[in-house]
Amino acid sequence: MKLMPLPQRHLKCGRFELDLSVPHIMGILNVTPDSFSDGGHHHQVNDAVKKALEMMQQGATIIDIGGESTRPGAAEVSLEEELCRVIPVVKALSQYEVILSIDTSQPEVIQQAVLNGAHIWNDVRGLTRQGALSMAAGLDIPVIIMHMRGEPTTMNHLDQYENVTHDVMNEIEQRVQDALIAGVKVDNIIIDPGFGFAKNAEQNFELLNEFWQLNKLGYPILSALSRKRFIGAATAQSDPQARAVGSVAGHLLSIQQGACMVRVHDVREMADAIAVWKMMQM
Ligand code: 8Y7
Repeated sequence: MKLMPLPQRHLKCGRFELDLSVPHIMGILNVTPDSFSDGGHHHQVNDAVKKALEMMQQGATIIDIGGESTRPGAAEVSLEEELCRVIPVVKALSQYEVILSIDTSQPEVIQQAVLNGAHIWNDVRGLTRQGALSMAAGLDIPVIIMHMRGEPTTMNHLDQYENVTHDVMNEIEQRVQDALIAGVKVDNIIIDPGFGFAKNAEQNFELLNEFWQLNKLGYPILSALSRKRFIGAATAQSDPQARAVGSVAGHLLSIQQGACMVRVHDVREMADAIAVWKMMQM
């Protein structure tokens, strides 16, 4: 396996500068109604803020706020509903020293989120929704361009690849080119191979094994495999919560190959692994 140095550069995120020469933890904050207590909207916002503060204390430098479930087969969420879930949490967290990323594909959601203090657009659909490219260019914020095929509802049938790593890289490059042509700045682009999206377990592991190849595209790379099904398949853990150790292992292997960001549920565990990894870099 190749050991890749991380990019020697900074990512501008509003008033923050993220040093990409060290790995960063993005903590996952789901703000779907099933994620928190059903004690009413106010309590849900409070719970979300509490969870985010806990992840920051454990070592997350970025919080990824998501109001739409992208699980295979999940129902679509209306714009109003997504705004209603995400914006109050963004407002509350914008008071803290933390970078806020928004997991959404809707241009109107990221626009409102940025107006309320968000910094990064995490789009699992790679800026393919109507108006997404021009919104990304206009907002001038970092965007995570993830590889997927189809929609979360249809993607499981779209896993025919000639060579998964090459095909994923080519398709990411096309999305990136579209973004650049639309006026997204080269320094605002982060790429992500999209583990689990239109890929079967074997393909996900092939992609993890060849993760270093993504460096050839020349953009900072996010790795996101936290608690995913292929990690469960390898570890024989059907309960997602029991996949923390397997996820840490996968993320660390991608950091070793050049990922400068990992999107995780289990922040403390990941932070410990990175602390050990950092001691090997001296
Ligand atoms: C990813 C993601 C999800 C991913 C990026 C899950 C929102 C499914 N997966 N964003 N989001 N990359 N950038 O299991 O792989 O967390 S949702």
